[in-house]
This record gives sequence, C-alpha cells and structure tokens, in this order.
Amino acid sequence: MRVEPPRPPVIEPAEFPTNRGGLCAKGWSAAELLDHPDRLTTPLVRDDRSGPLRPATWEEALGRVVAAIRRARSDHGPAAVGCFGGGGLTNEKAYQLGKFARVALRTPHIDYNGRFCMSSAATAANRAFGIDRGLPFPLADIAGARVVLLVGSNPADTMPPAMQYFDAGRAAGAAHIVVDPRRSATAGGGALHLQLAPGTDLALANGLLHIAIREGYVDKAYVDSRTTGFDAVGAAVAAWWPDRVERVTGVGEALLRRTAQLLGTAPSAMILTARGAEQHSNGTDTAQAYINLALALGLPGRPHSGYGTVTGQGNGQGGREHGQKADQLPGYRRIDDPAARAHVAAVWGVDPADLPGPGVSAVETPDLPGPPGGVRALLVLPPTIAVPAPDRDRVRARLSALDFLAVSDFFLSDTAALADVVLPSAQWAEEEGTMTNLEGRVIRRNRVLDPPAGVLDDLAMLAALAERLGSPGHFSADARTVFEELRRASAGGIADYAGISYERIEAEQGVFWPCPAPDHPGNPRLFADQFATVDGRARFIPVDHREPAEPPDAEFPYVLTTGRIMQQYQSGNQTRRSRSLRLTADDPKVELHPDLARRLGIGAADLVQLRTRRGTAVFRAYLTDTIRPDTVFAPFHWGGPASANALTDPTLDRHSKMPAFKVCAVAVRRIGGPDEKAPAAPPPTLPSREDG
Ligand SMILES: Nc1nc2c(c(=O)[nH]1)N[C@H]1C(S)=C(S)[C@@H](COP(=O)(O)OP(=O)(O)OC[C@H]3O[C@@H](n4cnc5c(=O)[nH]c(N)nc54)[C@H](O)[C@@H]3O)O[C@H]1N2
Ligand SMILES: Nc1nc2c(c(=O)[nH]1)N[C@H]1C(S)=C(S)[C@@H](COP(=O)(O)OP(=O)(O)OC[C@H]3O[C@@H](n4cnc5c(=O)[nH]c(N)nc54)[C@H](O)[C@@H]3O)O[C@H]1N2
Ligand SMILES: [Mo]
Repeated sequence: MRVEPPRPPVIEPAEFPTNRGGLCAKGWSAAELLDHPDRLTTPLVRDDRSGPLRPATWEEALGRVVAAIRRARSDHGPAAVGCFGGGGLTNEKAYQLGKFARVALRTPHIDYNGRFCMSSAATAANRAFGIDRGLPFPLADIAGARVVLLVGSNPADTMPPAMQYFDAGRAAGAAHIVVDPRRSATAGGGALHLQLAPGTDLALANGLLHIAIREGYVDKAYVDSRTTGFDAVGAAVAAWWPDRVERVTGVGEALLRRTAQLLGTAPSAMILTARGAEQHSNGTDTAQAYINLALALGLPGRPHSGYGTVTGQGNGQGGREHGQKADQLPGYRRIDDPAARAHVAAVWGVDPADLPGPGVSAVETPDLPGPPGGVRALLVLPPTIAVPAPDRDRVRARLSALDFLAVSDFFLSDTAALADVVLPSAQWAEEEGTMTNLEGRVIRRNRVLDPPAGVLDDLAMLAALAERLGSPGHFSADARTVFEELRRASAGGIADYAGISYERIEAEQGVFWPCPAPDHPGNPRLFADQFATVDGRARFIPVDHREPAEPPDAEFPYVLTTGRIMQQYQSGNQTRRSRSLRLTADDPKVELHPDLARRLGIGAADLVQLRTRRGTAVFRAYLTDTIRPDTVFAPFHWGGPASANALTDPTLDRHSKMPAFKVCAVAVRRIGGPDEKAPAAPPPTLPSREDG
C-alpha cells in the first residue's frame, strides 16, 4: 500500500510469491474502509440493557469490563467469563487472547470462529497425518498437478488471486474435476462437474475409493510402506458400489468411473476440499474419506500431489495454531498434555497447575448462560456471532441472556450492537503483526498508518485489561515483543515458529512452518519422507456415510445450502459498508433453478421467503440453471431479514463441533414482485447517526 498525504491511501500491486500482485475486489477496495464515516473512534457503553450505546472514555469502558469480569468471577467462579476470537486476528493477537483467557481470566472457555470454518478438515488431518497445515505444499504447486479434484470449493469467487494457478494447470492440459451442487464459476472452467446432492460427499468419496480398489489404481507399495489401516477402509467401502453411490449422490456411474480413472492413472493428482464438503454434521468424516482416497492413490508427499484443505480467512491457518481454541495451547499443543502445559506455563511465568483445562466450542459458548457454572460475561474479539452462527434467533437470545457482553471491532457489528461495552480497534493497515496463510507461510502485516485518535489496537487493549485485573505474567502491547514470546511458546510444538523472525519473513517473503531454528530453511512441502505421527506413517480411518440430519419432507421439501458470493465477505460488517462493493452486490439473492421457480410460480427478481424449522428469511430470486432443481443456495453475508443463518441447522459434527451450514430442509414461496424493495438491512450504525 502506498500512503501519500493526505489520505485516502492507495492500494497497488506488489510482487509476492502467493498472489503475484493479484487481489480480489474486496482487497482493491479495502482502503475505502480505513477512513469510513462509520468507523468506531471512541469506546461505547450502555447504561442499562434497554438503553442506547453512548460514547465513553477508555477509562470508563475498560473499568466497566473489569468490574463485570470481577463480578462474574466472584459470583460464579472464573469459568463464568468467556472469550471468543477469530481467524482474522494476527498471530500475535490470537496468541495474546489465548494467554489472556488462561492467565488473566483463568477460564477454560475460549474458542473462535474457525470452529465454523476449518475445524472439520483440521480434525481429519490431525487424525490422519498428525499435523494440520491446510495445504502441505505451496499454492503454486497446483499449477503442476495433472488432475485436481476440488470438493465443495469455489476459489473463482472465494479466492480469485489463487485462480491463476488453477488456470495455468488447465491451460497446460490438466483435468480439473469440481464436486458442487452448483455449476459454480470454478466448475464452469473445469473438465468435469459432479453435481451431487448437498451432504452426500462422503458417499461419493467412498464410491471413488471402491472403484479405485476394483480397477487396481491403489498404490500398494505406498500403502504398505507409508500408511497403516488400509484393510479396514477397504472393507468399509466394499458396499459402496457405483450404482448405490449414484442413487445417494445423484452423480452418474459413468462420471464416477471417469473421475476415479483420471485420479488413479495421473502422474500427479491433488484432492482439495473446502467448506462445501466440510460444513456438515459429518464434515470430519467426509474430509477423512477424501484423505483415505488420497492415501490409497499414494498422493500425499509426492510432487504436485496430495490432499489439502483450502483455508478461508486471512489468518485462518495461524488463528488455529496458537491457543485461541478451546482445547489448545500455542504451537498447536494440546491443553490436556502435561508436558505442553509445563512448557507453556514456564514461558508465561505461571504454575502449570493454574492453567485451566479444555473449554467448550464456539457454538456452545452462547449456550452456557443456562447451566450453573456457565459463562455469564463474554469478551468477543473480532467475530460477529450474531450473523455467522447457525440458528441466529437462538444465538441472539443467548447473547441477550448474558449478564455482560463486550465486543471489540472497528465497525459496529450486529453482535456489537447487542453489547454492553464496545471497544474500537485498529484496522489491518494500522498495526504490525504476522499472519500464516493457507500454505503455512508466515507473512508480515506492516503498519503504514496510525490508527485514528482514540483507537487502541487489540494488543494494547488486552494489555490494559490484564494490568487492571492484576494478572500474573507479562502482557506486552508491542507486536514484535509478543511474537518473540510466541516463538518461545511454540518451540518444540507441532506448529513450531522458533526459527522465524520479522527480519527473516521480510527477507525471504515469508517462512513456512515448522521452522524450529534460525538456520532452518522452513518447510514448504511436508510428508516427502514421513508423516507427523508417532511412527511416521499416515493413518487410514474407516468412515461411513450418514444421511444429513434433516432430510427434506412434505413440509420442507427442498434442500438449502449456503455460502459466498464474490463481492461480499463473511458477516458483511466490512464489505456491506464499501461503496464500490455495494454498487455491485447489495441485493441478497437466492439461487433457484428455473424449473423449481416455475413450479412455485416464482419469476426472476421476485421476493421469495425461505422457511426452515428455525426461522424465515427473505431474498430476491435469481433464476439459474447452474443449480440442482431440488436445491436452493443463499449467501450468508447479510443480517436482518435476509439472514441465511436464521435458517441453518445448528446440528454439530461430533468430532469437530462444526455446524451443518451446508444442508438443511427448506420451504420456498413467493411473497412479492420484482418492484418490491430489497430486503437488505444496512449494517448497524450508531443511534445518533441513524437519527441524523
Ligand atoms: N450459513 C453460513 N454461515 C457461515 C458460513 C457459511 O458458509 N454459511 N461460513 C462460516 C465461516 S467459514 C466463517 S470463517 C465465519 C465468519 O464469520 P465472522 O466471524 O462473522 O467473520 P467476519 O465478518 O470476518 O467477522 C469479523 C469481525 O471482526 C472485525 N475484525 C476484523 N479484524 C479485526 C481485528 O483485528 N480486531 C478486531 N477487534 N476486530 C476485527 C470485522 O470488522 C468483523 O466485524 O462464518 C461462518 N458462517
Ligand atoms: N468473496 C468471498 N471470499 C471469501 C469469503 C467470503 O466471505 N467472501 N470467505 C473466506 C472464508 S472464511 C472461507 S472459509 C472461504 C470459503 O471458500 P469456499 O469453500 O470456496 O466457499 P463456499 O461458498 O462456502 O462453498 C464452496 C462451494 O460449496 C458448494 N456446496 C454447497 N453445499 C455443498 C455440498 O454439500 N457439497 C459440496 N461438494 N459442495 C457444496 C457451494 O455451492 C459453493 O460453490 O472463502 C474465503 N473467501
Ligand atoms: Mo471461513
């Protein structure tokens, strides 16, 4: 970014090995948000629950947070205070928040929005490989893969700068097979499109492995020398013969055989999953089934080959490594491992016996006000909960039932609008730190601007709170100092950053973890010789398909799936405020097949109500033959009346606690014509601004 006084700053392309100067529309327009009029520049407090938020000094706001924490602790014990973090935070902030929860608050209850994102694939990769690094190879390797199976991933809309590597592979004749209920922009340019019914990805994977075994595509030497447990998986897929898979998934036998043949005979092949396959109540087992397939074909560790999950948020990878997960300590250590506790406690200068144990997961956190011993006071660092969590109305009710809610953000989110205290935070260009990208490459975020007057960054805010709480240990407000501590805390762990420094990141354009020592080169490609398991072998784990929790029935006859559009980001708290993005996508649309629309009497651009067992939401109809006729697709970027998460199913994956965002039963009906006003609610602003 180039900053020339006066503002606004200008974003320009730069040579960097991951994106090679490419950004998406949201990146190019991100500078618009730095001095946006909605920007929070002073803390806000509420004098009583039904009253409005009003500006306050930092002294008053932090005083209120500390008083609420003390009250919850003395009335109900330390576990009555909870923290909620996010994959948008820098490594330093995620690390500091995890430490703050365990040391300053002494609560087990901290979790983060990656629970809604990465947790299924992370759990599966840990089980199979003993390590969870989203891509175990650089993004650029995709260009060299002769076959790529993309399962529930739409990078053309969700990661446009990554598409150059897919495009390069396609131009060189690679076959890309896309598994998606929609012919997405990514599927459109691929060789094959498997348009399966939502929630049937596991049956598809088991069916492909079944064919691979039958047709002799299994790499026996690899399976014998590098893995364990193949026989049990072979037995588990024996009953998934192609015509049964066709009945369950809706993908024809010929396409299944062709896919297995392409994967099984290619000199190099990659299998990539993303949220379409993972955000299900069987998401972990589904990711596992694709790992089983990759292992049987001998892919992980071979050049331009392997299994990977395409991580989402800017720091989705680093955000899941350094302790803001309920069961985790820095360096991807387990909080229930005595050796890990001893190591981290020594770095933090506390007694290991004083560190709490594992807490509950993100979706369960707002449930806690109910039972005795539950969370009464919650500190939310970045994410928005009220928009991205499943079954929104229940979540909102739970948040309102808390004794105290504090939120830190740079714009008033739907969640912040419910808070007792709102703390204004710095934005990306105004703070230093590191992020770890989807390849496991640790990169720098440089500070090029000062935050607006009155704004504290999150590190300084946490340090101020820790001091006021009289916390043991040291909480620095300086990102470099925190990173130096993170290096020591992660040393010897799975995600080992001990050898990474700000200077090396700068000089080497990022460093891949694990990097245990300053003279270690970092590790761009994992698994060439061994896996991170105790015996160095990867694990096959048998998994079986289960029906989605909520199959369609007479009252809710269709399948709802949700996801992203190119121009909006997540809860929309940032992108819905961007003038240039609003010009192109401010009208929440539900995708319907024209045949379904005709049957329901719905025309193009009509207003449509979606109804599920949780609630209702209103979207404008977008008719497209790229979607299955039994399925509708709604983006989740809007709150208010167009909230997809008023509809979604909160059933959790039993291993990862991931909600079933990608499949539930829905009823669809027309409620108005194309002239009726769009249902998009603007993002929340301060009351004074609404008045004037
Ligand atoms: N139905 C449905 N729901 C979904 C999904 C889906 O596919 N379907 N996907 C899920 C997934 S994968 C994800 S990742 C979640 C994401 O959903 P959210 O967690 O809601 O993600 P964001 O909108 O990025 O929220 C981040 C908030 O933090 C603020 N913020 C960003 N950086 C910082 C910072 O450094 N400090 C502070 N204090 N604030 C910051 C932003 O302004 C924003 O308000 O949604 C999940 N919800
Ligand atoms: N524009 C934009 N880009 C983003 C984000 C954003 O909010 N907006 N968020 C970022 C984040 S946090 C994430 S996690 C990534 C997510 O990136 P992706 O996983 O690519 O995004 P989604 O749109 O959630 O889902 C991908 C595809 O899954 C398909 N799908 C739905 N149900 C199923 C199913 O049952 N099976 C299969 N196989 N496919 C299914 C959808 O049709 C969709 O095309 O994107 C990142 N990039
Ligand atoms: Mo995500």
